Amino acid sequence: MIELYKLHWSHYVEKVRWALDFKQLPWRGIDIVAFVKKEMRRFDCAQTVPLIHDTATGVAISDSSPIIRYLEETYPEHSLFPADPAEREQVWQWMLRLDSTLGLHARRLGYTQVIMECPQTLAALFMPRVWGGLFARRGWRTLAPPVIGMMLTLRFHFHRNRHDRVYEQLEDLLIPVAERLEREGFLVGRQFTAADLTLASLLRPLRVVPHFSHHPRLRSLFAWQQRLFDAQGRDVSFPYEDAIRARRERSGTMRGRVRWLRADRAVRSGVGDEVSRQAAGNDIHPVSRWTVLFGLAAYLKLRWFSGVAKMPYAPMA
Ligand SMILES: N[C@@H](CCC(=O)N[C@@H](CS)C(=O)NCC(=O)O)C(=O)O
Repeated sequence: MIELYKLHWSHYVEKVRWALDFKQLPWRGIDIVAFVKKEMRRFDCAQTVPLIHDTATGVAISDSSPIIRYLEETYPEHSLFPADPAEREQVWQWMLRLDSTLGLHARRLGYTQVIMECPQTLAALFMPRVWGGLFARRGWRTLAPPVIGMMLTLRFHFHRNRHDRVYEQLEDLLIPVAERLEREGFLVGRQFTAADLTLASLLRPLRVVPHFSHHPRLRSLFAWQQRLFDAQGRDVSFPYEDAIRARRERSGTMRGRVRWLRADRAVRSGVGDEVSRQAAGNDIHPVSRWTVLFGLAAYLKLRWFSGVAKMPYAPMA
């Protein structure tokens, strides 16, 4: 039995959940409390989710790509890697590259979208069980979003999205990937691998970010993702997706026009010119009580003056 420590809406967690299902391994999920994580402290590995504990071997391991590699080596049936060693290495490099770029940037922009459009959802995501679910109840729900939003902003630097060129970096990554998939169908070789699974999972938060979900040059990429979801039964919607959709249907608008991006910006094609990686990078910043005041200002700026303007709501094609 594999125990999977998780935040159920995390796209890195979905990546491992999908791999476990694909490999038909028995597993059970254990939800953690995000800001405390005491459920995982007994394990001597990085304290991020996903984290798995294999009760058959005693191994505990975090970081989604090493987890999938461990599962592949320990349980080779229903393989997610090609037989050819050169292609295996290509799959591994894609996984690390996507973890270190798409996964981090999509997380930043997904949470940014939630903060801009329906910050109340943050309480239901992060504090459903804290103090008997108090912060998910009416009234208290209004107190929770600025507090959680401020912590998240400091942890992941949403207020620096423009400065860090997050939208531009994602366009530069995804447009060539979309073109490649239109030609080849898969990231590596002629079969579905852990690289495709990583791409489709980590793309998930961008389904609520109109700049990407409605991007004319990315339509084929989201259609490719949807086909995989349909074929492999992964299309259970995440709670933040439902909340944002409901909000947009009510208001008839969505925050989607990134004011500082020029429509005719030249895309820098980066496919295939990446250096080889040994491990995935992360962008989690420590939050101390001294930075909290700054966090409130950053949260309010993001909420009201993000530079992402309203536009009429249109569902994703
Ligand atoms: N590279 C890691 C990233 C995992 C990660 O950053 N997980 C986040 C949730 S999406 C986390 O555990 N955050 C805990 C925290 O911020 O303390 C992976 O692929 O698993």
